[in-house]
Amino acid sequence: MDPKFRFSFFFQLAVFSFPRLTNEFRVLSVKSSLRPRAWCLLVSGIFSIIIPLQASKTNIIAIVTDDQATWSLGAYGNSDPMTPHMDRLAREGILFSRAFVCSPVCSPSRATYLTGKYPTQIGITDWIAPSEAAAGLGLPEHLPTWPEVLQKHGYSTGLIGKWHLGDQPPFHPKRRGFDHFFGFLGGGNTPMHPMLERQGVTRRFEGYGADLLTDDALAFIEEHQRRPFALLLHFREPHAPYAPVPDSDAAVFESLDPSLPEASAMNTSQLKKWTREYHASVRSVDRNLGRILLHLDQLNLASETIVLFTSDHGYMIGHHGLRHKGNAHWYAGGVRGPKRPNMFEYSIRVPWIMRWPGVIQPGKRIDELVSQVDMFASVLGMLQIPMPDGYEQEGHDLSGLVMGESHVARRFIFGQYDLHNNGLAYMRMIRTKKWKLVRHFKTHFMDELYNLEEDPDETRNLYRQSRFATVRASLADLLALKMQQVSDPLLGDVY
Ligand SMILES: [Ca+2]
Repeated sequence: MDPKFRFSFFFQLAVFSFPRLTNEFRVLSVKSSLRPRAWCLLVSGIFSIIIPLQASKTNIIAIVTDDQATWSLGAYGNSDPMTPHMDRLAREGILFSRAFVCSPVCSPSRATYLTGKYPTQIGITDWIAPSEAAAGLGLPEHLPTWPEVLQKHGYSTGLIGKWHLGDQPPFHPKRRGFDHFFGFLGGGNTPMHPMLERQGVTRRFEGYGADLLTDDALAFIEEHQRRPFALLLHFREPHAPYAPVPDSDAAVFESLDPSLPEASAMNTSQLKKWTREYHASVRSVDRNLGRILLHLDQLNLASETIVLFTSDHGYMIGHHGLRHKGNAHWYAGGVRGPKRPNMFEYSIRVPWIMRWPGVIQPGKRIDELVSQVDMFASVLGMLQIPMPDGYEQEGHDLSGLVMGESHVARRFIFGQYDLHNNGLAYMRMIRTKKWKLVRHFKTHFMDELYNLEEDPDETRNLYRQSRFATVRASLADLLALKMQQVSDPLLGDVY
């Protein structure tokens, strides 16, 4: 089929089938007559008459870690980590087994998470470098964040921890939907004795960063316990450098001989050291998550508080012979090599766990594809808060899926990544349950196609094999369609 005709055919088919969503989603129905959401709607409807500004009394605590891969949690099947509280959250709530970010580095992923827009729509396509921040790059003021929407509906909102979405005054968290901010505006910080901003003044604080942030989170929860609150707690852990951490977090891994990915020519003892330190850093977050959960129990807030746990993207220590994320480096013979821009599963797949007592069935596991572009619509959906008038976000409300109701399931994940810090790459991705296509624009011979059912570790690139030409072409059509939908600047690129 002629490529232009094929694109036109698929585009028209999609438009006629689903006027708004194209074939990105499919409807799945649930027959149960007693649906928790129905009760929620009834109860919140009554309350909304009594207390107009507080459509729901449900609080939300959304925790985002930095660079945390799914292989660093016991709940995702690795026995090396020590994550009893993350695992507890999964036992008492939902674990999403196929949760993805839209971009495999910090700022574009976080911007998508907060706005429900894709990176090129936001104008943030790589982590924001200090020179870019100084030049005025940040989360555009015309895009609402979901905490800002909650704030307008009577929520007390707080951001504690990392921002990395602009450090000029218009982008400050307190002007982007947060009543309270304690943290840092840039991308990095030291694990111990960090520089943190409190009440507009940035200074060095004595102590371990994750502990300091959690101290503030506990105080915020206590202070706002009598009204709905939304607390976003953004840890810097387990971002590099992984160490130092408090002795108690490191000691439990001193004798661990960690399991490693298959990676030839890598320095095994170095990999093991990094992996032990990474697990220790994750453990420091887990310990603090335990403090939050205990605090909710002590204040009798657990039953009316959604606790969401996720990360801004995944991470590799030796996987594929690489270290770090979408902008990973090769490591061979203990030497750091050139970058390998990637959208491997290890970089784009994240932990996503959510607890909501009385609404979410405990111990539930969801294998459907979910994307962090869905977070904006999903938080509003769960809290029964309407979408801001005229705001066209790209995500899908997952509240039906979360509550076990009829819902619209996502058929693919769309990703974008334009690496431009210390390298150059223009990557676009379509990932279905079975296939992943990664197109590298403005270059030749870099494109990738993986069969994730037969090759989950993405070791065999099938892109140039003629027997996969048909599937490659249909995925390329889907990618072109999605790029068209979001007015992707790379659309029409001849390469
Ligand atoms: Ca990150």
